[in-house]
Amino acid sequence: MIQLYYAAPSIYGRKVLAVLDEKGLDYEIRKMSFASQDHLKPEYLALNPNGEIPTLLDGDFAVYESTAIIEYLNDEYPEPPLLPEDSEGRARVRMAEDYCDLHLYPEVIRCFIKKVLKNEELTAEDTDAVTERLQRLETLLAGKTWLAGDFSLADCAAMPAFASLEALGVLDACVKSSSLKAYVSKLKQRPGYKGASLMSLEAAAAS
Ligand SMILES: N[C@@H](CCC(=O)N[C@@H](CS)C(=O)NCC(=O)O)C(=O)O
Repeated sequence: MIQLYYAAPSIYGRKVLAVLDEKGLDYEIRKMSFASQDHLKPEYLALNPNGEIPTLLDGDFAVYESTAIIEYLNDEYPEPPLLPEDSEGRARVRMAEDYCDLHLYPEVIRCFIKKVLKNEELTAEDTDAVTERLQRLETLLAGKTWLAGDFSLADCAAMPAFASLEALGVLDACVKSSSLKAYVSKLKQRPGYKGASLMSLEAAAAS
C-alpha cells in the first residue's frame, strides 16, 4: 500500500494527494506534525534527507520532492495519464506545474501564515498579490479548459492553491476573472480536489 507522509496544511503534500485521488489509488496517510518536528526526526530524515513534507513510500521505495513524487506516480501508475506523450506537451505541463510550486504557492503560504499562524486579517493588498500570481494561470488557460492541453499534473498542482484560498475564505477576493472562476469550478468537480482540500484551519494551526 502506498503511504504518504503528510502534515496539515502542506500545500505540496496536497498536490500529491490530488494526483493520488485522480489516479484512484489506495493510499494511507502517515500523519506528521510540524509542531512536534516529526519532519526532522532521524527516522523521517532516513526517508527524506531534505526534512520536508511530503514523502511517499511505495513498498520500500521512498520518493521525496512533490514534483518527483507526482511524476513517479504517473510513470508507475499510468492510468489515467497526466502527462502528454510529446516532449513539447510535457514541457508545457512541467513549466505550469513549476510556476505553481515556485511562484503561486509561496504567495498562498504567505496568506496562510498571516491569517492562521499570526491570527491577522488578510487585506486587499494580500489578496491582490495572489490575484497577480493567478494572472499567469489565466494567460495559460486563454480560452482553454485546462492549463496545458488535456487535464494534467499542472492542473493537479493548481488545485491545492485554490483549495487553500477557499479554506482561508479569500477565494472570491483572489479569483476575479470569469475564465478563472470557470476553471476553479471545473477543478472542484475533479476527484483530485478532495485530496487537494484536505486541510482544516484548526488542524493546520495545531499541526
Ligand atoms: N520542494 C519541496 C517543498 C516541500 C516543502 O517546502 N514542504 C514544507 C511544508 S509545505 C516543509 O516541509 N517545511 C518544513 C521546513 O521547512 O522545516 C517539495 O516540492 O516537496
